[in-house]
Order: sequence, then structure tokens, then C-alpha cells
Amino acid sequence: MKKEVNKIAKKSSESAERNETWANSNLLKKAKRLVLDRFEAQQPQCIFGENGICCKNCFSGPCRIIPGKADYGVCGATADVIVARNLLRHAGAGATCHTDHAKETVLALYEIAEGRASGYRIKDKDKLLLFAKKLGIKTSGRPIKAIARDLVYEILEDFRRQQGLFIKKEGTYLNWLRIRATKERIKTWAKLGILPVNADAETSHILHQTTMGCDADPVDLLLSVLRIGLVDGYSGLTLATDIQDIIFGTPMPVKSEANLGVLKEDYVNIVVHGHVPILSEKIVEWAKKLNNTAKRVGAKGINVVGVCCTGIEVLMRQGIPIAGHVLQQEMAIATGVCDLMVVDLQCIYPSVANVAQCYHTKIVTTIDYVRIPGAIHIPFEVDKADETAKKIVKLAVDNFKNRKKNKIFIPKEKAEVWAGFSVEAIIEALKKVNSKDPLKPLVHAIKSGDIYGVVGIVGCRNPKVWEMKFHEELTKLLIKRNILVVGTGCWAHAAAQEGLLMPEATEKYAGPRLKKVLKAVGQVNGLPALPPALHMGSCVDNGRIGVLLGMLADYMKVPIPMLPVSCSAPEYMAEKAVAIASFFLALGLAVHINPVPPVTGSKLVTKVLTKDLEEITGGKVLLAETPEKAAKAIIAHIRKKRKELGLRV
Ligand code: NFS
Repeated sequence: MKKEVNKIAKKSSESAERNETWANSNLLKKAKRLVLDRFEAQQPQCIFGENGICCKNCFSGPCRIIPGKADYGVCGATADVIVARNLLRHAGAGATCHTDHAKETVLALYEIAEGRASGYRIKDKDKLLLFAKKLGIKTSGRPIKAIARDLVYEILEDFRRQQGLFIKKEGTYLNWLRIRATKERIKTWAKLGILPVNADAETSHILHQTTMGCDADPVDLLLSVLRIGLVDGYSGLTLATDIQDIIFGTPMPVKSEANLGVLKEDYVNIVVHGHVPILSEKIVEWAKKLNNTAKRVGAKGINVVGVCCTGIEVLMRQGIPIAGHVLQQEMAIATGVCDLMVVDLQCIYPSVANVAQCYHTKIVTTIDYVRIPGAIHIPFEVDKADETAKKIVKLAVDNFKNRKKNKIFIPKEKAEVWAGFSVEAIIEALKKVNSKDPLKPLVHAIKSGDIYGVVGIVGCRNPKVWEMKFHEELTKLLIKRNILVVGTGCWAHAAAQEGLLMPEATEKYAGPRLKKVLKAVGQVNGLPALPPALHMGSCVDNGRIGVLLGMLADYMKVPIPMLPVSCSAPEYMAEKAVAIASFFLALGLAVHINPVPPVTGSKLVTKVLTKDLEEITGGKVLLAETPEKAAKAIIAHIRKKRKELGLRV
């Protein structure tokens, strides 16, 4: 075993030198390779866990399936049941991250509507009115805050509706799904009996369903995975994005910079980390207001940069530079110039506090249920947003003097990034080509094959595959084949750092036909070209991808599964990614997932996900362990869809 560990360690350290884009070897040498070292210490990882055939749901166990020797758990559960139950629990846990996030945002809107959150405004009133009208709320002649309050009530119904949870009555399902999904999809989901009724009840229900002695039908468990996917898609992703747009504004194209090189030695550096813009927007605001205070302590000003998805939120709307993806969070501290890292929730390594101890960095936690020993906890409430944000920014300024000069090393790497491609921004750009019928040129390009297909690449970075640069390579392979890439989350950090999210990338990497379209649309919008990969936002902004696909499907008058499109989460790591993948599968997409998800211990579950599901929702899982294989599988799927639509292949 030791030999094996050494082999992996050697392989990874060689790669560390190869993959300099984000893992600067000098920084890693100085900081002892952080997450990469911990990953190596875990090798070899448990094979039962990797195949999904370990059950810890009761204390007769833990049980694991050893084919031919122990085909059943103590209770008699088979590999199929154990794998399906585990998958459902992962999807459920992931969905709660997004539904909690969305609900917090909705409650913030409520506080704004009630006049108790004076630090915030309703920026996108049109969007608020649009949804209010769709939900039948009276809008004419009423104050915007009164309409916002009624909208919140309708949304909260999605978290408390009881009727229909067990007796599925037609018409009793999520409001947000009703107004955001296509009619065709709703019909399909109704037939399958998977329309969710109450987001919170559904996610708590699956804990019960998967407990020892409850659901032992793997197919029924997999249908529940799809239902949880819909909870995630509509009461999590899409809802969070829509309400964030209402409060903070719908993103429009914006230019900024990406990678650790955005940290500045002579500035007070504040890193915002996590997922929720409610806090980070305020930090950005107060950093501007206190810029002169920073000058008084000898700095040139305050430099706010983002990590993970909260970084993306403030990039999308404020053009704030992004320092790095999930695997770079500790590296930002190891530069020695991070004066303060303020975190909200999700994807925050507990280790940030340990790394901070080696430097002068202060870590500030802000959410009641996200605490890290060694961090300072400053509770963040929307009604005291300004005073709290001011306090946190001041703490960073005061900490500037404590820098340890001999510990400073900022990697030079950084790249230009264009972000802010919300659905509305894409439509606006297309309007410059055809103001009356903006989708027409896009659909025309898809039909003619100038855009061969559209692929969403999303999700985390995973230390298991980081040396492959999976995100970057897959993106390049697809755009070379005239496929437009859209994406979110840590993919966007990776793609930006590789220089793929700027107009120049079109000339360098896009296939000739895609290049022609992107140049034409870019030039009428004042750019040399649109980037070949469009940054649609944070992980919750995967809802934007769902909305875009729905619009395309409606325009082309075909169901979403018939579109020449696909999705990939090539380096997924978080349970949230399982929930997102479940949403995409319910939408009817071919979803490439890598590393291979923990389902291979069950032939039945693997077969349902990779084959049979296509007959059920139109979606299926694509498995491919290299960027080349993934591109091949995705392109083959798109070709098949084009053929079925009678388009040029
Ligand atoms: Ni989404 Fe993955 Fe985390 Fe954001 Fe990055 S790790 S599932 S992309 S930061 S949520």
C-alpha cells in the first residue's frame, strides 16, 4: 500500500510542476501543497465507497457488499438498494444547500419588502413584476414592496404546502417550477409522478425513505432522485438566482481578472468566500466606502477579490476579480497578503483556519450554522448588514499592519475574464443582430450547424483529476468542434484562468464556423468577438442554463431532450453537484459526470442511469474518464440529436 501511495504522491508532485496555471509550484512549495497533500494522505481511497456499496444507514453495519461472499447487508439490502439509497441521500443533501440558500434570499426579500433591511434595494423591478404577474399577483397601481411581499408569500408556499405530499393531486406542486419549466417537461414529470410539492418536505422525506427498513425498490428510489433534482432545480437553483437578480440586479457582460495574481501586495486584501451575495455585495460596498481609511494605514486602498461561487456572484454583478476555485482557497491565504477572509456557506475547507495560523490572516465566519474553530464569528443579519460589513472591512484594514513581509509570495498568473452572461444578457446581445426576434439568429446558427451544439460545463474542481485540467481541455475540444460552451461555478474559474473566457479565445480556439458567428455577434456589440465559452455565473446559476434551454426548446417547438445540447460536470466533488446532475437528468439532458459516480457497485442503477433513463426523461449519464473520451461521447450525443431533428450532421 505504501508503494501505491508513493506512486500517487510522485505522480501528483510531477503534475504540480506541469499545471502552473493555478497551482504555482513556488507557492505550493512554500505552503506544503495543502489540499493536494491531504488528498495523497487519503490514498488509497475506499473501493466500497467508490462503488457506492457501503451502507451506514443503521448500526448493524457498516455493511459492504462483496459479490459472491456477502451479497446482502445485514438487513438483506442488495447492492442495488444500497447504491440507490446512497445516491438519493447525496442528491437530497445537495439540494438542501441550494434550497436553504434560496430560502435565505427569499427571506431577505421579505425583510426588504417590510422595510427592515434598509441596506438593500430592489434593483430589478421588471423581473419582480414579471414573476408576480406569472403567479397571478395584482401589480398595477401597487407599491413595489407590497408586490414583493405577496411574491414572497407565494414562494414560501413552496416550502410549506402539505396537501399532496402523499396523495399526489394534480396542480399541487412547486409554484416556481410551474412558472419556470416548460409545459412539455411538466407534463412528463406529472406522468412520472415526480412533481415536487414542498421543497423542505421532499428533502426531509428522503431521509426517512432511505432509512433501514423503508424503500427497498431501487427504481422507486431513482425516481425520487429525479424528484429531488426538480426540488434542486426550481426551489434551489432557479429560485436563488431569480431572487438574487431581483435584489442585486440581473448580470450584464463585465470584464475583470482571474487567478491568484489578482491579490495585490500594497493593498488591504479581503477575500470573500462561499456562495451568497447578500454578504459579499455589502463587503464590496463597504470596501469602497472605507478605501481612504486603508490609505491611512499605509495601503493604497482596499482590494476585494472572490473565491468559489460567492466570488463569482460579485464578479457577475460588480466586476470584482476572482482569485480562485475551490482548490485554491488555502493558496489565497498562503500568498501572505490575505488580510481577511470572510466566509458565508458551503465549499469552505475547515483547514482555512489552520493555514491562516501560519500567516496573519483573519478568518471571519458569518452564518450561525457555519462555524470554524480558530475563526472569528461575526453574525451577519440583513437588518444590520451595513454595520456588520463595516466592522468586517475595518478588521481587515486594522490587520494590514500585521503582515509578515518574509512570508509574502503572490503568483504572477492572472487572465482577463468576461462574465455576466445571464440569459437576459445573451438575449440583449442577440437583439443587436435581430431586435424583434433575438432568438432567431441563434436558432438559425444551430440549425445550419454554424453552432453545432451547446454544452453546459459546470461544477467543482476535484483533486482526483486536477492534473488532467479536465475543465480546460474539454472546453477547448468542444469549441474547436464548433460547439458553444456555457458554464458556471468552478469551471468558470478554471476556464477563465486558461484564458478561455475572453474574446481573444475565439480567434485562438474556436472552430471556423463558431468563430464566424461569435465574431458577427461580438462586433455588433462592440467586441472583436463573443468569448467561445460564456460565463453564466455561480453554481446556483445553473438554473439560468435550464431557463435558456427551455427558451430554445419552446422557440424550436421541440422538447428539451430533442435539442442538440449536453452537459458535463467533469470534476464534480460536492453533493450539490449530484443534485444539479439530477436536475439536468430530469430536464432530459445527456450529462457527463466525472469522476465516475459511486453507482458502479450496482449493475441495475448503472444501467438505468446510463441507458434506460433515456426512455423515461430523455436524459442519461455519460461516463468518460478523460477529456478526449468525454468530448467524443458528448459530440456523438449531439450528432444523434441533430440527426433526429433532420439537421446537418
Ligand atoms: Ni458548485 Fe462545487 Fe463549490 Fe461552487 Fe465550486 S466546488 S458544486 S462550483 S465553489 S458550489
